[in-house]
Amino acid sequence: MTDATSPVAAGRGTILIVNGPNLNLLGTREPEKYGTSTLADVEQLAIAAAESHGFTVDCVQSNHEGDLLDAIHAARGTAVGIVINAGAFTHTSVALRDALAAVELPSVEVHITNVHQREEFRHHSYLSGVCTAVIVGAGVHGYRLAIDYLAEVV
Ligand code: CA2
Repeated sequence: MTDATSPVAAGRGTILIVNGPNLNLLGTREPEKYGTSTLADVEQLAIAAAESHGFTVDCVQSNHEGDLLDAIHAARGTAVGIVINAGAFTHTSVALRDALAAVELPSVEVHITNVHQREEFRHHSYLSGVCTAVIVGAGVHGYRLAIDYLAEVV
């Protein structure tokens, strides 16, 4: 039960959920690797987890690096934290790293798969060094874990 003065009722702000290239294909291909949840399922999971802690969410998915940069920049002033699965840009993008560093928000890097059990080129992330926390290999539950974590630190 909440009342008008409880944190849940007051609203704790917005968490930006960023999904990068090809994650729009979740649930439609390679279920043995990425599971059967669709991107819409992941976003619903994120909304429910965030609401349980009194947050709202903004969900962004794009296959274009510039769109992801714009979303991260816009989070400054509109969001209290970021959850990001940058997909393959994780392993290539200094620009996303610089954007995450610039906005100075608590941020959690999420990967559905355990990238450390996969090809060598997936072992390095340009983002990990500027993110507050990293969650890999927990499947889509990683998004919920990331939101639970942000709820502790925001
Ligand atoms: O494990 C993750 O979450 C990844 O970020 C997924 C990326 C991959 O490049 C990273 O190394 C690890 C790939 C996303 C592709 O998503 C698909 C989902 C379903 C079907 C095909 C691709």
